Amino acid sequence: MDTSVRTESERLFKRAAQRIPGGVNSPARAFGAVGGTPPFMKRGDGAYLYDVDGNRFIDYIGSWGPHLFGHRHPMILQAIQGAMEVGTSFGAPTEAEAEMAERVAEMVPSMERVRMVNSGTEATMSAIRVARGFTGRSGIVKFAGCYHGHVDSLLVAAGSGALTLGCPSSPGVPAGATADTLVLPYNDPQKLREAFAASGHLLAAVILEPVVGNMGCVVPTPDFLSELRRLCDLHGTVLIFDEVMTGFRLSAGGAQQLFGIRPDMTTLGKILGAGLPVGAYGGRADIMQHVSPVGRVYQAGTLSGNPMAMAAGIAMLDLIRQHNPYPRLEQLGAMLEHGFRHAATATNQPIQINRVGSMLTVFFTAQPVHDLATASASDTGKFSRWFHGLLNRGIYLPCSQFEAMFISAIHSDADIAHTLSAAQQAFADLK
Ligand code: KE4
Repeated sequence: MDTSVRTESERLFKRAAQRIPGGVNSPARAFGAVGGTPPFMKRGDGAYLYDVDGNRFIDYIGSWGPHLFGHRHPMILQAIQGAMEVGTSFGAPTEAEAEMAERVAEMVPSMERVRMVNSGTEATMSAIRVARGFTGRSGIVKFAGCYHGHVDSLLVAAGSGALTLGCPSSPGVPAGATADTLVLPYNDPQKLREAFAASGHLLAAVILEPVVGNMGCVVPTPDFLSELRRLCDLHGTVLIFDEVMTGFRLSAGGAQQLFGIRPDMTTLGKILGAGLPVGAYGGRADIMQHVSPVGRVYQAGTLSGNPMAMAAGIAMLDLIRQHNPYPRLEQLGAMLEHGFRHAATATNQPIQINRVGSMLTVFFTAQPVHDLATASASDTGKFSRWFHGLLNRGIYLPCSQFEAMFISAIHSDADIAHTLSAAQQAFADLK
């Protein structure tokens, strides 16, 4: 399938850039890391995206994670349409918000109390503020290469677009906003111990991606997570799992269920909104009771818990409960991983693949990738050429070496076979 002709997208990209910075409403979509013009999409359906030039792509972005069951799942559309029938937003409490909070608490038991917001960024920003209010401390620890949204205090050595664009910290973030942020290497228990020994009494929170997607997929070592839990308990520091990407992706209870580690707070987004703007944060009741109006830590939002978004999210959680997609997601992920390895070997391309279930990254490097330094050793030029080789063959991967691919439960064996055939040709073209 030749999808290299994208003249309408080129025209629209020029038009959009007249009024929108970079022609996009999020830099992650701008193709800054891989070059070229991003296809402008007209519609999605199941595992596929259709662009304005009439090309069809097998989609491995899924709107950067939300589409666990593919685009336009009928149950989700039906739920949104039903909510729309009675209004779009009231600015008053609704039953759906209570229902959503109960579902989340049931699926993620560490979230004894839950507050809905409108994005992952709002969720992490709010969780940090609550942890600071609860502990009376200011210090926070994050890990190099982890991205938690564009929160001032966390936009330091960030991943995703911030890393992709080669500006790990952003202009416009005042020194004061990051003065209390300590950045450590991921998967380094010794550095953790040293940091806590020196400053544990000052640390309000540690926030991390429990499986990283934003430096490409990086998997935590068991002792890294267990040491983190032990040190936070020892020093009274709030452990925040940022599960915006991994929540409902890696299991019904997220990474925390997979690894058996109970964080004090969790942030959610993406899948929880089924493609509508939703974020959530929550955790231990004794921490969350500090959130306004019960407590004094202020956090608010005009459209938080929006009825249409709640209806979409509840339908998504229903789908998860009714269909348990995780065995199929694991099967598809394994097929893709083994096929990529075979194709790379057949064409003498040294790669590494990190994968957890339906979340994976192909790194163009010969060395294992376990943190930002080893991820950054990847040949991004080679990744870009491979990316375009796939894009021109109807396969739509995340447009950066430092992102994760997402497979939906709707992808077929034939989609995987087609992807692997295109991947082998694209590997061969790298000669
Ligand atoms: P949002 O504000 O984009 O909804 O969520 C921020 C966020 C927080 N935490 C994690 C672990 C995340 O992955 C994200 C957002 N992920 C990126 C993709 N790597 C979103 C893509 C984009 O920025 O357009």
